[in-house]
Amino acid sequence: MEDTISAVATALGEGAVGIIRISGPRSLEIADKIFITPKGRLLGSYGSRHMVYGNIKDIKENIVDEVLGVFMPGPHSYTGEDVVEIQCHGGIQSLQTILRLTFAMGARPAEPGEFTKRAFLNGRMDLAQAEAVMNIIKARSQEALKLALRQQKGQLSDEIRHIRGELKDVIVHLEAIIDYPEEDIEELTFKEVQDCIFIGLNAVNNLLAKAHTGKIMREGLLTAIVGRPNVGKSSLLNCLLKEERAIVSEVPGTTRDVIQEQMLIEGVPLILTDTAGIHKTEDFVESIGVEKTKAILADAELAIVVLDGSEQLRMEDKEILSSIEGREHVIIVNKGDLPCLVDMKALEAKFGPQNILTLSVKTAQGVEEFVQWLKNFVYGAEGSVEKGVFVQNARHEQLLLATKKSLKDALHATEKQIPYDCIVIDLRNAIDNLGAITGETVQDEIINEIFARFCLGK
Ligand SMILES: Nc1nc2c(ncn2[C@@H]2O[C@H](COP(=O)(O)OP(=O)(O)OP(=O)(O)O)[C@@H](O)[C@H]2O)c(=O)[nH]1
Ligand SMILES: [Mg+2]
Repeated sequence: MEDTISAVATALGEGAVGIIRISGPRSLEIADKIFITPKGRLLGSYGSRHMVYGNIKDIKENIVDEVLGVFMPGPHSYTGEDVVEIQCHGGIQSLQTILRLTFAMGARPAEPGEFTKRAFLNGRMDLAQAEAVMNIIKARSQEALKLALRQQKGQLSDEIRHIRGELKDVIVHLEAIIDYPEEDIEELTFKEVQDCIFIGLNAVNNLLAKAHTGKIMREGLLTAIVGRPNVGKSSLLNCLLKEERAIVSEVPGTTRDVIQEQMLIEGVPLILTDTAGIHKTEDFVESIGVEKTKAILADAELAIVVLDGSEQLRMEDKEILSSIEGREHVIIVNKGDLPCLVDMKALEAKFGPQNILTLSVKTAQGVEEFVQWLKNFVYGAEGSVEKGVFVQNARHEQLLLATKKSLKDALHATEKQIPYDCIVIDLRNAIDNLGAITGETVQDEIINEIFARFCLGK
């Protein structure tokens, strides 16, 4: 890693301040060629970690911008290398001119995520921590930010290392028995091996149980509000959004197109989709809406089925209810301000009382309970994101699933009392997959792929 890289670290556009970051062995040398204080001193002459006022000059010694510069020597910098940051005026011209000067003096353009990649390669952070940097930048809510910060501090990595360490111990022991059969090594019984694997499997399962929360925090929960016409779907969307987004009217078939809005409910990012009421219709435009609704429902991670509590269930309601069987759902019996004509007992018997809520959009009665239901759905037993380790990246989830499979295979092998060699192979797969999360056992291509998804200058 001999070369020195440079990029604009701040968002492009007009801003008060823009930052150019240079990292690598020639950082200071490059800075000293373009930065000069009014008294003619160079940045390097101020030592490390001093914010120094000065000017950037071009090759012809013309002043290009008035800036602040700071030198952060490795290894205690973000990348672990010598880093210089220049704070200039946050305009595109200023930033691009200074950036080009750094290139002219010997830096090369950084690739997306290359600073953080160097931090990882220099051991400043492991892979899961490096990935958390992007989660921090992309966090959509305070809760998502908290989770990302905890991952960046190494909470997930510590847990993974712990599980991995325990499994490694079992492997080492089993291998000793395999390699030195004549030695007097204390024999691990199949039962003991089983117990150790079981503990590992449990820990992996615990992490996986919370991957669902992490994914929602990262991407938002894709929900579809569905129901037959006129039950109050658009009213519910407006009520949750606290604005009159969708047209509400007493005419059935008011909503014809899909309306999608993003919102936060107590920190839960929701992608809320209001849809056209599902029913058989001769109206061409409306029938397109109904088809779209079905497609949205198929993709949704949560179906919010709205029923009109003031009327008995119709055929259409029943069809919609049967279409959500086997998928995540909540049933809202709306218009709770009117006498209830829906057979709640039959509904509860079929769908379980925990996923059925009575609500009135009109009076807002039951809305709080619905929000609570959503929070339970997202946070599960944890109740919030305040405590616990949450898996936030799809990559980590996939690796944990692979680990789970290997551990299950290993467990199976112990049950059948298959020779230790085979168990060791499964356990090795498990620890390799765990190691790929923290980056200890991961191929270069995957590392490149991960950092390529980062933003430029990070
Ligand atoms: N009494 C009462 N009326 C409600 C309630 N919620 C909605 N409504 C009324 O029900 C009618 C239909 O509401 P919408 O929100 O347009 O219903 P929708 O399900 O979106 O209907 P489509 O778009 O036609 O599929 C409107 O007249 C609303 O004012 C409620 O909680 N109580
Ligand atoms: Mg509507």
